[in-house]
Amino acid sequence: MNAIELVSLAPYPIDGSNPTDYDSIVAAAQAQIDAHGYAELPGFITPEGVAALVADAESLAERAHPSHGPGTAYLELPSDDWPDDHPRKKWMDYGVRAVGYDVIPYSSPLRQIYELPDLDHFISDVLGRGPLFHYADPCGALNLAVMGEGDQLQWHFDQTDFVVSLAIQDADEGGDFEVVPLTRSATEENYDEVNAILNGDRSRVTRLEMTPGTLLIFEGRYSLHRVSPIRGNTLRHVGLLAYDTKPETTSSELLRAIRYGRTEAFDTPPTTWPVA
Ligand SMILES: O=C(O)CCC(=O)C(=O)O
Ligand SMILES: [Fe+2]
Repeated sequence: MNAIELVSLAPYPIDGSNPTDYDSIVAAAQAQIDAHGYAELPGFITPEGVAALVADAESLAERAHPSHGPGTAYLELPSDDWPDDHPRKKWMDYGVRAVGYDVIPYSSPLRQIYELPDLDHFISDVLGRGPLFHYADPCGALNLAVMGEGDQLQWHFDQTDFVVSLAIQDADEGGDFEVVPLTRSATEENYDEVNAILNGDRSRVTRLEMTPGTLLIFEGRYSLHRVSPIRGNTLRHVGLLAYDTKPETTSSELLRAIRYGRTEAFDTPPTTWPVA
């Protein structure tokens, strides 16, 4: 099957088949981003496409590298200059397993969707930030995030401008994507509110459904978000598609070592796993 056929083209004609509808879905997604910092596009992938992505994710899951530990909302080591009760010094538990781009086979439908030029154009049109590039990190450009019993992502701001996530499979319980829209801005850190949220204030928390097949275009740099702890035997699978406004952007070797367990990426995706 051609990857474009995995996209629900009637509601989302990203292939250019219906320019008038295309302009309206772009405008509607832009309006969501302006209001909330995210655009949620349910049913972006067809039911057959979701089934193909689930089968793919189940076979890729054994390639996932687990990482866990305490992390902060700012995804950095806090400087000693901050007082002890500062939100930059608040440690929270996380646990996630990541399948990196370099080990995702060319035949994977997730990879083929990420590599669709029509999707690049659509996301670029929605974000309206000029030319858009795939994140150039050989492991981080595309990830399958696999989360099982006890895994979670702590409240955090992303270090990239935006991440596009594709919901593939829900956990039995938990694994909810929770967000406090536009918690901070480029000019205002809003530490009081961040502190309140990290200490349990849920008054502005929104839970996004992320039904399988949903595409979420998200400005995670400004909106505090988390994935709640997973319960049960069903794995939560989400594809994370990374883009940047600058070409050749990569992550640090340290981040690669933590998240993927390797600093050197595979040149071509291995066809078997574990690699002999
Ligand atoms: O898995 C998700 O839904 C979100 C992942 C996320 O926030 C991240 O990787 O920074
Ligand atoms: Fe994030």
